[in-house]
Amino acid sequence: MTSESVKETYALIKGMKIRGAGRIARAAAATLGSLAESSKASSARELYEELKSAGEVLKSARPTAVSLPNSVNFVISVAKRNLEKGADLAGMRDAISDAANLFCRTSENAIKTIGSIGAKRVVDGDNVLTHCNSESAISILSTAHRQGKTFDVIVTETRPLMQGRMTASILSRRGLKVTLIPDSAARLYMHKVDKVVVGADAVASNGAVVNKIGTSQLALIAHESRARFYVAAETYKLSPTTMLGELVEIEERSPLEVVPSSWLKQNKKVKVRNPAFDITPPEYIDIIITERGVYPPQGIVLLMKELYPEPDSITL
Ligand code: RI2
Repeated sequence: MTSESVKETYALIKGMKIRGAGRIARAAAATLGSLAESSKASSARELYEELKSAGEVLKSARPTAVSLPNSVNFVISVAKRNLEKGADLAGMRDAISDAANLFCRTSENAIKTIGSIGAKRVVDGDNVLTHCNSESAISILSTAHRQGKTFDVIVTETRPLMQGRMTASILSRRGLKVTLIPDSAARLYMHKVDKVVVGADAVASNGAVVNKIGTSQLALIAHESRARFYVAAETYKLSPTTMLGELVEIEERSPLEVVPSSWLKQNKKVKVRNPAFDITPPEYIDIIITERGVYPPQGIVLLMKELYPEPDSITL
């Protein structure tokens, strides 16, 4: 039986009350950690089985951001190792809770480190464009600002859910100079943009980046305008299964995020589509900034191989 807290986190992630690839990964890990602490399981094995099914539920909340299965798999792999070593119930509870805390701390530190590494790329007088709402991209811009650099930020609205407004408010409250533009105005503004900085929901082994819908159009026009295109991605955004040739599934969300139901009723013959993400090919990306350093997209596979030395043992 799925616990109430797992159901609740599932609903919050699915409904995008908790959103952003890093945040959903931490929410899932934290939920597994508290499940271990509060579970009524009567043996270590029972707790492990409970954790595994909770993990499956959480992973199914959203299909694209690989940070979600990566965080769940991290916690479950620690539990599995402890079970195999013969841990008792109390030992399992502690190990799972520690793994969940470790994931959350590592994630928060990674975002800070990416901020410091990425801020080196921002210089006085820059015009930097960002899309959607990425903690890592925000970390880079905020760090550069704290370092006293003066630059302007352009934020795209990011239809249909307008997460760009969140980014614009956050950066503006922190004292950065921000201009919010409709997504459709990006090409008009791109001629004065020096750098584009975006986050990632998943990075494939060939260096392609899956991120909020509209990212690939921005990369294309940045390429046309010779603006640099930077992706900020913690290493848990790397998708290990892409090393085995698997594709990243693109989430399609409700048409009601695009048009109201009254409009749909009046226009029954119109098909409304709402893909949440798109894929930017590596040719349009200059660098991927991770907490482990900066990689050209074509080189990201080396980091992936280091993090996942036995791709064949990856669960598909
Ligand atoms: P951080 C978000 O997805 C956006 O696509 C954003 O660029 C990406 O996750 C990474 O965000 P959504 O959950 O992990 O808004 O950098 O659909 O915060």
